[in-house]
Amino acid sequence: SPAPQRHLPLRYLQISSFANSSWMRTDGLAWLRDLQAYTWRNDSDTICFLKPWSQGTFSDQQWKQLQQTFQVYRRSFTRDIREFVKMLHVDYPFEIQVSAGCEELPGNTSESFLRVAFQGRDVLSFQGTSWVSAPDAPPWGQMACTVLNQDQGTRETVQWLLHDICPRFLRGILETGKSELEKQVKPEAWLSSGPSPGPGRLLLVCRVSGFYPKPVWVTWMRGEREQSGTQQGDIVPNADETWYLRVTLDVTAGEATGLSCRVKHSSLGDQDIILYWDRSHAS
Ligand code: PBS
Repeated sequence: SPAPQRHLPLRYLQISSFANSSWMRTDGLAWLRDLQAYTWRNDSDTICFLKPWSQGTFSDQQWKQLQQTFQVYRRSFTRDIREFVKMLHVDYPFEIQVSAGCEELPGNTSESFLRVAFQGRDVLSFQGTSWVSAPDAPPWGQMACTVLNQDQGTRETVQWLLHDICPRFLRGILETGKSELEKQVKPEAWLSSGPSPGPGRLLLVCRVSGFYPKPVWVTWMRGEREQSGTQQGDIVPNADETWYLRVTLDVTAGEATGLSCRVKHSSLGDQDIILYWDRSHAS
């Protein structure tokens, strides 16, 4: 049966596009595991809550302060990058991505991270108390870190956000968002045939959709025997905060009868979904 999910990270993702010396935009979003709970669009002064539990257990006052810290950060970030462009002779256009967050670990501990990517590649990260350039960063990565590390105030704020605020805030939203994180939505499953893999061959397709949470187990079986040729696709998101998976098996036309697709998911309890292949599925 599917492995349960232990990881409950809180993740902030930022995309900043710098087109030229006058046009840029920054958009931010944040997720609790696979649920998007915040959005912060370029044209909005404030961080927008997407869930009733987004504020966690922080008071209005605490949230207001935190938001102010982020507002100062966003303005300063843009100004700093423009400065870096001049100093490091970087060319427009480019994209910067920032990802940061934290996760609870067993034993009342937590782990935090902050990484910055330039044109999709890691350039620097925050480690312990300072900025460190990535192993295969361009030469100016080191230079950027040296400059950033001179700002003691920012280093302290980043440590505070990563190691104090993030884990505390996460603990709160795990409480307020508990019922949504624990929601169970049953999958639907159906069979069809895919494009023929060759003469006299059939591609049996089993589609499973609408399930939550993500862990699922789907395989083609003959009786109780799992078919080793089963090909799993990626588990991909639907638009409604549920997941979708496609699982195929390439067989000769004669082998198809007697095969079934079996689905195990936490929402189904012991009642696995079993769908049998028959000629009506071949079209
Ligand atoms: C084209 C080259 C690209 C290079 C990539 C560089 C990536 C840099 C990432 C840097 C992120 C921090 C940017 C802002 C920071 O430098 C600084 O200007 C401001 N600091 C803060 O806002 C602190 C919070 C940072 C949170 C990061 C979360 C993702 C403003 O700093 C000034 O004010 C603060 C107080 O508000 C302090 O007094 C600080 O000493 C002062 O410099």
